[in-house]
Amino acid sequence: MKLLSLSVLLTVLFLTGCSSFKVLDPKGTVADLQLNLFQLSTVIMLLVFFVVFSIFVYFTWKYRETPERRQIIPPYVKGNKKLEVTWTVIPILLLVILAIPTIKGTFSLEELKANGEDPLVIQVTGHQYWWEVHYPEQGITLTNEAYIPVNRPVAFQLTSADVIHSFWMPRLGGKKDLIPGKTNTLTLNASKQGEYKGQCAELCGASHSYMRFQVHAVGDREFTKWIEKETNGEAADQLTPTAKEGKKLFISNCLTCHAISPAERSKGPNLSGISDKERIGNVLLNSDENMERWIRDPSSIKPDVNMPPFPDLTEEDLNALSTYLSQLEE
Ligand code: HEC
Ligand SMILES: [Cu+2]
Repeated sequence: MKLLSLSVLLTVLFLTGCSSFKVLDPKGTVADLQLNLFQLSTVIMLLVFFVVFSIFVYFTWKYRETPERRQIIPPYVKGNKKLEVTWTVIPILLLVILAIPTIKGTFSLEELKANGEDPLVIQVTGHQYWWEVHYPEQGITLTNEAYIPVNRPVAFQLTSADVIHSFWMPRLGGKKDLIPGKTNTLTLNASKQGEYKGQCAELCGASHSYMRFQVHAVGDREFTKWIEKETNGEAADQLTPTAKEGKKLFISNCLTCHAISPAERSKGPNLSGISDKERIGNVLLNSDENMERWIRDPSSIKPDVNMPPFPDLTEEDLNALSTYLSQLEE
């Protein structure tokens, strides 16, 4: 009994989801359609379950063994056409009922791609354990997050730099694999402004569960403003003296892997927006102290991470680096 209530509780927790990572709460055309299909197939499944199970219970009881029945030898039955046709036709009908909306829906999703204006193209590259998000037309590169305009189809072009990952944004619809050497396109839209969470859905290594993703769906005007902000040339260097020290250290230790201007792509995450991020590496809350911990030994925080530790940097160096990162222009 305890086990039963525990599993019921877990199921409820799972279906409700945590905070904004909701699975059955669609906010886009694709996700809406997927929920409808999911509901239809669940209803059909429950119907079949109840009918079959009722018949099963009824016959088990009706033909149970009794002392009188033990004497009777039942007649030999050699097939029953009517019954056999019935239990062949019913499943065929159920499958047809499922197939019609599924096929129609699949084609209507293709239309979403062609609908009116061109989709916004965003190239997403999966890495162990972070997402590179590149806007080829606008020349913007982000890490673990994307800005999209509402009500416009967005073509996520998915590929991987190492192993297979899977892009999953439950409230917008999905998921699709990121495969090295191949590009898969997933076209989605958001019908409402808001923050939507995503998660890598293909076990890809020790820090797979930290491979999270955030979509900011904003209005058209806000989106245009955001692009302008990201693409407007560099602001004047107004660094404090400590940050200037940090910049030197950054150039000699970090620049091989990290770009710092939004237009550039690099081997590791682009750090241009790092000061605004809620978490470092999707794990640690973003603060100066945590930034120093991260730089000294990232794999003690995010297992198997592809950034080396920097045991030789002094407290002062770490402080200068984190100060520099917090003053980076977006
Ligand atoms: C060999 C390449 C490499 C070098 C050198 C390197 N990093 Fe990294 N760094 C990475 C990778 C890869 C990640 C992504 C790790 C992850 O999240 O899985 C990362 C992540 C980060 C992050 C978190 C980014 C985010 O968006 O959450 C910060 C901050 C960072 N590095 C700072 C530094 C600093 C400062 C240095 C120099 C002292 C440095 N890195 C040197 C490869 C490198
Ligand atoms: Cu992954």
